[in-house]
Amino acid sequence: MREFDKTVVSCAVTGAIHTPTMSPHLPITAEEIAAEAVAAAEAGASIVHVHVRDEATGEPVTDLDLFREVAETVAEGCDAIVQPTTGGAPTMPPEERIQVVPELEPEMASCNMGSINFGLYQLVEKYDEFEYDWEPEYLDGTRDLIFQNTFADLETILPIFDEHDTKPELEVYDVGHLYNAKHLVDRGLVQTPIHIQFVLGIHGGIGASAKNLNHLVDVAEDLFGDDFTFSVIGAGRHEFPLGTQAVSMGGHARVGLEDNLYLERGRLAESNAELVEKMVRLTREVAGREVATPVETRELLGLKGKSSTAF
Ligand code: KMH
Ligand code: ZN
Repeated sequence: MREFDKTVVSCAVTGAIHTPTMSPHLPITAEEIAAEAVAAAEAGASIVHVHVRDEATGEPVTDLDLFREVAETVAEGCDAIVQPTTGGAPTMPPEERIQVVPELEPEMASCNMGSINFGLYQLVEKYDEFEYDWEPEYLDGTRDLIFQNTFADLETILPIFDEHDTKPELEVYDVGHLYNAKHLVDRGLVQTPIHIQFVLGIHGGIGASAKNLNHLVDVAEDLFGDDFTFSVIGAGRHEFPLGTQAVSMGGHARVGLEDNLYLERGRLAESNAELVEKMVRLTREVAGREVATPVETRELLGLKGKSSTAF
């Protein structure tokens, strides 16, 4: 039986799914990303998941100076766990995406559990025009693109996590990814207890439904017993229903403009903090659970602690 510890609310503040035209509230510069992350932490997020973007155009990039600037500014402004992406954008090669781990030696970073189609091309037709040429090109390019995370890639990057005592958050987009994770645990490439981030609703991964989330958790229990914690991302309008289901099941939830731009139907979220506030409210009012502080989250997930990071 899963212990109903406090709930970890993560906030993914900018990502690589949405583009500047889609919301004027999407943070772009390192300063904006860090400010959004600190405000999200003040609203109750104990983990802030970060990507960086070209400061002039908003295009997703892997610039380590920008990552460092974000990480340092967030660390000065709050105690939240800074979790950089190693997923970057589906267009970026894995060897480029992993570089942030040796650079920042973070407590935690995302780690994607398999190669998938990652279709964003369907978003193009929702907008009459785009602010930057790269936006429709980037989105449409995903029609013929694989988000690459092969077994060989994972064999290369997982020892880098270990070397820097960075806990991988395992991004699981489909049921098969749980079997990949089990294989990697059995080979000693991932240490238990693992922390899984279930991602539902990406075009190329498992669909966003309550039934699918139940199934993912069932399979994880079959494979890992009690040796895992889990959080859930429901893409787009599924963010709050699936987040609420997750916390009602003893799991954790991620919100943020990376995965969802709307506070409610037809109303853009004006900040990441607004999305966090709503998830905190749902956690308390629907699931009857309290939200974990960064210190409690470190304890719950067995992280090395802020003082051991390189920023
Ligand atoms: N954008 C999410 C669906 C990563 O950054 O490594 C998944 C994600 C992956 O955040
Ligand atoms: Zn991400």
